[in-house]
Amino acid sequence: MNNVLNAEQIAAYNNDGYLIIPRFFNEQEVEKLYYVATEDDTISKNSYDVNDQSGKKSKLALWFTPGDDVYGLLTRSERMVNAVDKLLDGDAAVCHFHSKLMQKESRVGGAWEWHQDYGYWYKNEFLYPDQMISVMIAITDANKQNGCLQVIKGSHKMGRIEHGFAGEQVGASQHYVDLALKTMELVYVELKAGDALIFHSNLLHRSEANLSDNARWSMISCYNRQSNIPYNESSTSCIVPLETVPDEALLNSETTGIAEGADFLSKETDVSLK
Ligand SMILES: O=C(O)CCC(=O)C(=O)O
Repeated sequence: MNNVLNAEQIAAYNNDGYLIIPRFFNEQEVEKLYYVATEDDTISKNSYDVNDQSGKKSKLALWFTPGDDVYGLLTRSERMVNAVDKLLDGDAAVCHFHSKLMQKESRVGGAWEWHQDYGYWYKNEFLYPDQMISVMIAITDANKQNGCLQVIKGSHKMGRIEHGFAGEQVGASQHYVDLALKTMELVYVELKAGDALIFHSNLLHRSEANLSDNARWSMISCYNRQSNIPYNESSTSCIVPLETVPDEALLNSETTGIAEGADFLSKETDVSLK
């Protein structure tokens, strides 16, 4: 596998709880991803809305097993898996928990409450948050205007914070968020299409509604080590070692949208809406 991350990047991730990699995917790759994602009927049939507290809606489709479609080739690409392998604690095989296509449409796309991904995943009874990570790939530019992700730098070091329901979402205790913000920096993660944001499962993050005329689409792939067994999760994808594909596969392959039979999560079965 290629050595995609240097020591400085690994140290930044460990200190800050996140790492931005500009142009992780090139223009052609991200164009293909955008084209396929926006034309993909199977994705739109399997997308559901998550309401924020003001009733604005964020649309997402979530699936577990990465296939040979354009998304699966991205999730399984050597550059993604190798980067994640460098950042996760432990040395067991890298597996894929799930991926989500986040569709925050112009004017209607809703906010996401402050949360840690492990605030959701704890309920699946994974024991090791340091063995779980998310990679967000910007499919369109993400900025303050269209509700880019915000993170609290270094908050992953606080450990898991209590979460409760916040409308249809799960939100971290506001008291602890307020305490975190007394000393830790709030960062707006503005990304260009093709950039990656890699973040720790305990990093506090949120996003505001998209009040602009520009949609914000992104894909988030979440990974887990095979050693981190969930005791309350029906999908086994998160403990099946990933079969990586060469980085070139995304562009060279004829493959396009996701298969009809992909193991999507439906809103009804999504107890935590993740
Ligand atoms: O895409 C967003 O605005 C937020 C997504 C998010 O926080 C998540 O999926 O954990």
